Amino acid sequence: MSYQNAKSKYARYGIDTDAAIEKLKSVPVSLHCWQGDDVRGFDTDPSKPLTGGIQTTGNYPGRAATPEQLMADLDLALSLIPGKPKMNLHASYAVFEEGEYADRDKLEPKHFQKWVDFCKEHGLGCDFNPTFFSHEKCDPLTLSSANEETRRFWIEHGKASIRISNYLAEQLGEPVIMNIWTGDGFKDIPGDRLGPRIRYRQAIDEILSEPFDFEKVKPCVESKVFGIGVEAYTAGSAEFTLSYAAFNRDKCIPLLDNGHYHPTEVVSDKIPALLTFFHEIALHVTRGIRWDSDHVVLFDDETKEIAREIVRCGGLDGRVHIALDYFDASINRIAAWVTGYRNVQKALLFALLQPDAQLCELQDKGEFTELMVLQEELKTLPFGDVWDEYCRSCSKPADGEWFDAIQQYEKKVLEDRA
Ligand code: RNT
Ligand code: ZN
Repeated sequence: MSYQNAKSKYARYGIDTDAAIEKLKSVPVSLHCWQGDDVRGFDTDPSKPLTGGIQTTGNYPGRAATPEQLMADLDLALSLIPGKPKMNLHASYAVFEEGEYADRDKLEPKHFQKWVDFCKEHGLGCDFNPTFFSHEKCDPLTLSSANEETRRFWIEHGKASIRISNYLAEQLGEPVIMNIWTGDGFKDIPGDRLGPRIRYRQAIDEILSEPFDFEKVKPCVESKVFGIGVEAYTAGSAEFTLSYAAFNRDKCIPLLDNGHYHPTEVVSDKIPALLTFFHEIALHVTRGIRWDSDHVVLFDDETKEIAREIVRCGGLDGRVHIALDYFDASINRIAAWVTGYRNVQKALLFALLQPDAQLCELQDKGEFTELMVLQEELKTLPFGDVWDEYCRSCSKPADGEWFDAIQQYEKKVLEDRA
């Protein structure tokens, strides 16, 4: 009933709510496995600190410590999110057989077989990330290190990651976004800013010399302005990664993480700037408070604006690859996944319910007063009713219907974890 009412209110603005709902169901959005265990992975000692300039804070009980626990937590999260989720794995989440171990340069597709099975069971595609942090071979640099042996190790890790991504794409029948991010950088004023970048560039060239089909495996380069302990300089700055992607358009795309810029810069505005030149771009959606703090994504203004730019630039038809990337260890981690994922879905649905052609026409005609008035009115249309209808049509709980399941799971399962 309330949906029919909402539908006719939107129709007055020429907006088709049914079409928006149908469209969103087909848009892949990646769910990052690393929110479930505070970015620890399974291949290193969890008591060692996270490195690479990223940090989780908090010690909420119930962190997944094994592949089985992480997958069980993901089962619950996936049952509570509408849309077309895709998994997003880091190489550090390799699952070894009893007594088996392979260092990162020796990882093989078989070490991700359990994840392939998990994805098949849930009908998911999968994205992949080589893990250039939290490892003894970070000196602390990786691909940009001046030490030849260190660099070789990490190049081999990158190549292994391409082979694994290839396998995931073949097995799951969906393209794999393979993101290259390193925390390489310096705490204080460097003596040489160029050398590390030249080495980083050559190292990525070598990684991408591993054969792959760009239709199936899509390597990305992610930039970052600074990290904890690398405040003065990052090798993979915005200019570096954008230039790399621009000069290697046939095999690499730029990835923008909205926590990785100066706080007054907005990724929403960078999306159309890049789509003017790049056929495809990739995003990490996160929420930074004062710095790249990786808080859970909210249904807030900038998330909505990012979604609006994705939608109106035609990004939903394969031009913009959307992934979540945040990690909060101070709250229930499954609720963190579900809240952030549902909020990205909300933002995309909200964006699909805008009369973009009309807004564009008003701007082109210079009717800025009407443009403002209309945009303000659109904010109070009965969006919540369309959202609930979307959840129902995905056979997933509407708002107000999912948190209980997480609370019960916390009592039954998470509280028993050491
Ligand atoms: C770090 C980057 C990077 C990581 C993940 C774990 O600041 O955003 O994408 O968060 O790869
Ligand atoms: Zn990121």
